[in-house]
Amino acid sequence: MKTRAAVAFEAAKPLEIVEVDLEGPREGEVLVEVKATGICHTDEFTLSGADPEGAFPAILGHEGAGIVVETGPGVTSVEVGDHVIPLYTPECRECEYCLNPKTNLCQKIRSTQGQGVMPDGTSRFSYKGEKLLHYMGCSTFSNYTVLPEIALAKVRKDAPFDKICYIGCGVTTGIGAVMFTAKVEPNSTAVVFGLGGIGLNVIQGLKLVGARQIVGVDMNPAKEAIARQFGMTDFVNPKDVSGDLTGHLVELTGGADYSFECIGNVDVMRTALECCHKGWGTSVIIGVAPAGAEISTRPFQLVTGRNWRGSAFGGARGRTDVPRIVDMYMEGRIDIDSLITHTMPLEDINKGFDLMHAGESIRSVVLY
Ligand code: NAD
Ligand code: AHE
Ligand code: ZN
Ligand code: ZN
Repeated sequence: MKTRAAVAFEAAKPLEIVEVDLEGPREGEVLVEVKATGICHTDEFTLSGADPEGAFPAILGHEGAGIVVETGPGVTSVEVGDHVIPLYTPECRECEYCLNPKTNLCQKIRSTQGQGVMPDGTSRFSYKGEKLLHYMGCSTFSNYTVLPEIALAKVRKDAPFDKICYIGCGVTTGIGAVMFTAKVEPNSTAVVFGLGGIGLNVIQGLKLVGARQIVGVDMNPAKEAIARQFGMTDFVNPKDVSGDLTGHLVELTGGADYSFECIGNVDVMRTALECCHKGWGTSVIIGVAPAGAEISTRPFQLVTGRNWRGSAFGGARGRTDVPRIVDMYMEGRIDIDSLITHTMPLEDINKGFDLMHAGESIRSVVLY
């Protein structure tokens, strides 16, 4: 079939909206009509050329929601008409990782996914006879896409696509990092670095679990108001701190029980670790750093009881947890609407990237 898609032909060039060819689903695969997709900073990261796994030409996008339109042979867990959220972290429920309660990182299809192809090693997308690569197993910047069934969370049909698409990455990553990865206890203190599409969801997760102090750190003063609306108790703009930022944060919190890095900046990651409380503070890295970047700290920071952790997709097991997060939204327990600051048709998708660069949006959502 033909479908409209925003194609990344080369790194650091605007996406081009063209009609591409899409092959139907093979064994274990599903054709999905994407109804809406968010634009995450990770799409920008890959498009910029900073992603060691980034390969072109590709159809980016990994924060979508849509409807099943066709199932391939052997598919049993979804059927035509089901509403689904694509999962860049699938859940096969049978690999060594899925069977270990310590991780959500299903590895069943990770190697082919990282190469931009389906589990059988081929792509379903092409343009003028040339292969186009899939991205993070999702490619939601295409109106129609093909995914393995293990990479689809089936969700309730009354949930609006233009909002729940954000659960496909940002919402789950932020709330999940608090609830599933860090398992933050009520009455904790926390510092959140980066008040964007992820950091604000970390803040709403912290409020949900009853954190007592939630410090937000961002260089953009425009983020303060929305972060307070989501539960931030103190705002720190590093530009306004005259001395050492780490010392300032330790003074403010007494040493944080938890910190979350939601930027992808390795210098900030160090500050995030070192502002944690001696003996027990845990810092969670969420931000994705460019090729070649490395973190550092004095080992003494760890010897003296601080913990450094990472979180992918908030530690969520997609097919199990994503439908529950959709329920939380539908029950009014989490706010997604206030974070979707811009919507646009696919033709204007590059404007979504411009708004992100300018720091003017939280989440832009493309509506098909
Ligand atoms: P975003 O662009 O919406 O937000 C980033 C925020 O960081 C902005 O508000 C910006 O002003 C602020 N910022 C930038 N540099 C700063 C600095 N030095 N000090 C303080 N604030 C600074 O991005 P996002 O969509 O929220 O994504 C954030 C990061 O999380 C990205 O690296 C993204 O790739 C990553 N991410 C990771 C996962 C995961 O599963 N681990 C999932 C989604 C996104
Ligand atoms: N390809 C990059 C790493 C990118 C990365 O860490 N991705 C996160 C999700 S970001 C969503 O916005 C993730 O899930 N990581 C685990 C995984 O298996 O990719 C690189 O540095 O190579
Ligand atoms: Zn993302
Ligand atoms: Zn698995």
